[in-house]
Amino acid sequence: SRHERLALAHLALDGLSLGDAFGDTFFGRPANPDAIRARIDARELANAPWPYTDDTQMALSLVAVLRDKGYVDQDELAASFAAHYEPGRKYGASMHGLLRGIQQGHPWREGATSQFEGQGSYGNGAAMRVAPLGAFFADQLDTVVEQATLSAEVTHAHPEAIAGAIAIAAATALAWQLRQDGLLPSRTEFIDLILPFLPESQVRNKARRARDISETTSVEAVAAMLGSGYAISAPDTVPFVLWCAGEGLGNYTEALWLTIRGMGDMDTTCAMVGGIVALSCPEPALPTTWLATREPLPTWVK
Ligand code: R7I
Repeated sequence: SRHERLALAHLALDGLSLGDAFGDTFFGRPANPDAIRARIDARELANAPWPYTDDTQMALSLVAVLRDKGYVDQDELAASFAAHYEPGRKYGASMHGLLRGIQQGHPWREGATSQFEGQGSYGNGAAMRVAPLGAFFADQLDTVVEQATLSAEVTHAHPEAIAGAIAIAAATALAWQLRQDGLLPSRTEFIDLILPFLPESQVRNKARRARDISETTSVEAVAAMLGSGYAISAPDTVPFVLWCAGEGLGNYTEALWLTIRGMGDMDTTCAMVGGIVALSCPEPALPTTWLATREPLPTWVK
């Protein structure tokens, strides 16, 4: 039912926003990477509150549109992104102009297709917000692919960004399906299930590499091989995320502690992993103490 679908979308939203907020607390605190690594080794959590960023802000709009329409109405989604644009949420560089343009009445499709001199953005921003959509349509993977594509196009017209969004949405849906079946696959098996849904792309080629990395490889080495989002692009972020999610299925906090070791675009890698893995965990999926530390979500998504 619509009610059950929405509950799953909210579980993914909580997993995503908590990962986002958790990851963001490591940025620049302290300033040098070795000191950040020491904090991670000691599992030192930041004091409350943990503010969420654009990853969550845009995911809120996606959930609101799915709640109201039951599918991705692109005009509604664009309008919601623009209505809830908060410049201080650390958006990707090209999003400010795009969202301000929509606010001023410019058509979203023109804005999205003209980003980066007409290439469209291949930033990781379409993938970062999409886990709740994968959860909402979790029992229908063909619909996940179609709706993830529609959700990406509103801001990210480049095929790599779309492939990244499909990958994260499909991973979320599969995480839920596998848990329903009582299965906890290996990372290799998990990524192997995602690959058939991905269009030919760098994202898919690197996801295949992520599937095949040998068992003994450290997360730091995997981050160096695949990229952990320093470029803020879909191909530099999504394959690493699939590896982390596959390794962390069934245990939310361990999945995030693993992901954060990759450094890179930490709020966004943790948002994506958190959204996927939340759907794979036995209830309660998320640590209540961490949830109480995250900045509360606004009431307009309820
Ligand atoms: O993808 P996007 O929404 O950014 C999301 C990321 C997340 O980490 C957020 O937390 C936030 O920090 O940013 O925003 P975009 O500006 O569309 O894309 C992000 C970046 O990808 C851009 O700033 C560019 O560096 C890069 N990029 C491109 N570079 C060259 N040519 C994306 N598309 C292109 C391109 O076509």
